[in-house]
Amino acid sequence: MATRKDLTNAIRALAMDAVQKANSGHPGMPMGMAEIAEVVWNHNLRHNPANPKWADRDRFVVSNGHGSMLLYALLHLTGYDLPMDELKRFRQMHSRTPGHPEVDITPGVETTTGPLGQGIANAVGMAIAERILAAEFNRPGFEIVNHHTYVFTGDGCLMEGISHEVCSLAGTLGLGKLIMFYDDNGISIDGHVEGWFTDDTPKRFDAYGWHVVPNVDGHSFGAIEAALKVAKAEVDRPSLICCKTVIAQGSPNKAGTHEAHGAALGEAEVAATRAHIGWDHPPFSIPPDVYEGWDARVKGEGSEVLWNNRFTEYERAHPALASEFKRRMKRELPANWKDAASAIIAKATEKAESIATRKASQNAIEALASLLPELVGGSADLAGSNLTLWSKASGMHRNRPGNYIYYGVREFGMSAIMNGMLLHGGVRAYAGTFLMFSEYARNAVRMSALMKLPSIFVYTHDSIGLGEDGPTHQPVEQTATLRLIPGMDVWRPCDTVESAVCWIAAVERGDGPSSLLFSRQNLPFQKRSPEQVASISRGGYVLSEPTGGTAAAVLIATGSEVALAIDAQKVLGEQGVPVRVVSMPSTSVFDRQDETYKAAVLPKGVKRIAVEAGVTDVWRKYVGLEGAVVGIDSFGESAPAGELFKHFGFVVANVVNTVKSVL
Ligand SMILES: Cc1ncc(C[n+]2csc(CCOP(=O)(O)OP(=O)(O)O)c2C)c(N)n1
Ligand SMILES: [Mg+2]
Repeated sequence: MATRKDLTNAIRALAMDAVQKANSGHPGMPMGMAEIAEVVWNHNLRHNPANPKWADRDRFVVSNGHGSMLLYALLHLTGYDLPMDELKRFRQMHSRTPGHPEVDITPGVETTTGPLGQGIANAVGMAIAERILAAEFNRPGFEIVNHHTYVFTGDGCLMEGISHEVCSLAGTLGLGKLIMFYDDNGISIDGHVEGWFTDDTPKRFDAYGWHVVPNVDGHSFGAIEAALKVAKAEVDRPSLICCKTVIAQGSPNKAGTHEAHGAALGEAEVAATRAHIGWDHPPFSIPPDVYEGWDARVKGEGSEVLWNNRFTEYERAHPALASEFKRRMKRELPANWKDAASAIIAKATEKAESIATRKASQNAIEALASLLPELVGGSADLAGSNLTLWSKASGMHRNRPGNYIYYGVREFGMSAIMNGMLLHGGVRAYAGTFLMFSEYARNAVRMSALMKLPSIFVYTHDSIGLGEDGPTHQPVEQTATLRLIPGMDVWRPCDTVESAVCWIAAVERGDGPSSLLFSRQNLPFQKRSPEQVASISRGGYVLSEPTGGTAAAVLIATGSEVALAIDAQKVLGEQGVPVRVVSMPSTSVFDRQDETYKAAVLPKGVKRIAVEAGVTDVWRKYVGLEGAVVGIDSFGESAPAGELFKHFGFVVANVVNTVKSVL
């Protein structure tokens, strides 16, 4: 029978051999965290390798994602569908073992990590989702949702600012089922961390309100086990287990050095390590008793069968709840969705209100949230400005689950937490901040797109139209940069109807995030035919045809500039220049339409002029060099909105002259 030392040796060998073969990767962390991993995976983690999607599995996140080989070794050894050949192809094209863990590529990988700190945030999101679902679905005698979220972290994650944002919030919310292991090895890429990281980490987490187990020997099975036992017993606070470890433990010459962080050990050192740890098997060869010692398939199936049986009884006792739970975990929309969504659009059309689109967004939330109990809202301390609250929103607190999260001023943390909630499943997440501060959240927004998560980012105060707060708050390039993220749908609606349509599109999207950009200021309602209403969801459509002849030019506008384009169209018409107005709330959605449709909206050979209160570059793609853009290629100014629009040329006369200048 394999000893625990054999089991951890297998991890050390797989990690150093795979990195050696790829001549690229990070052997140090897997070798340093092998004992911790053995305690968690072999004795605590509730999971079923045959069904990585089992709803009530424990979640496991490697926030120090450079240690991906640790996770791949664990998945392989415990019986996931990750054959040895994949480990041999570590970091190679189209392997299931990419450089950093990527969700949906490797079975059992819960989230994509690598950008340090965000894995912790994802784990916080998972723990939040668990709490919300447990409160909603568990009934006496039926613990349908009851699992832990484990997260591994290193010095890098804890140095990153986002770890402060989310661990502070996790402490406030008292997420007792979140358990984090700190790989305290005193090393990061540049060497020993004393020169740049001397926080008293236990005190720091104590101050957040976490339960901290300090000074654990991270290579002692007994010490790790004891710490984890106390952590699991603590249900009111998240736990941090601080493990003193040695990076690349087992390597006689590179252990404890930063050389082992992110480079192959080298053939000679790999051989020396084999001898040192007592592992005489060839690379990628694991003896049967070691496989046996790791195999989690029988136990995993047993755990899931128990849960399935419990769920069957639950289904009998609470049929409606059970079917709702299944719908939610499958991320399906409710049966009445289509009709209800059409009714929301019809109502906005009928009411014909001229209000700020942020208000229109709130109206949409009000209507949608009553249809979708899975919606979990929030804002980064701007609820009253983003208008993200609705009548039945209830804040999550330490002892109350709720359906709305007061994220505090933590835009990056908020966005990465949303990713974690969506990865957990059973909830849908939307949250707001000012469009300007999407920049603070940037990498989590990108990760949302990379992971194809349907996050809904509500970004209000979408242009210079926010007025007196000035250039620090006035987005100029943010709309454009969000559009550049592959897979991101950016919507900048012009009125209540477009706002409702973009919200519905964001909810219906299954394969990526949406950024919904809303105005602070009131925008006039636009009249449309039913056909025009139906074509909003195509991203761009003809809002107004000229009277008096076929269009000599096409004005393309978004959001607050659509009304300006309509006014300019009228004046141009009076001057004998017929122009068409195209409203283009979402360029990426428009780009996905068929060529016939696109050519019908933007006919070839007709000059185009775009109008948007932001940088001009993106619009060149639509207007070409022969067209023109009315935009802003400088920072804003502090002044009332009306004056700003005049100052930057968003007035009828300038649009009219610009159109004429290209004809
Ligand atoms: C946000 C971010 N910045 C920088 C990096 C590059 N990077 C990868 S690992 C690392 C150092 C991590 O140190 P630690 O977590 O202590 O890892 P260890 O060397 O102990 O394995 C850095 C700077 C990254 N992956 N993500
Ligand atoms: Mg370290």
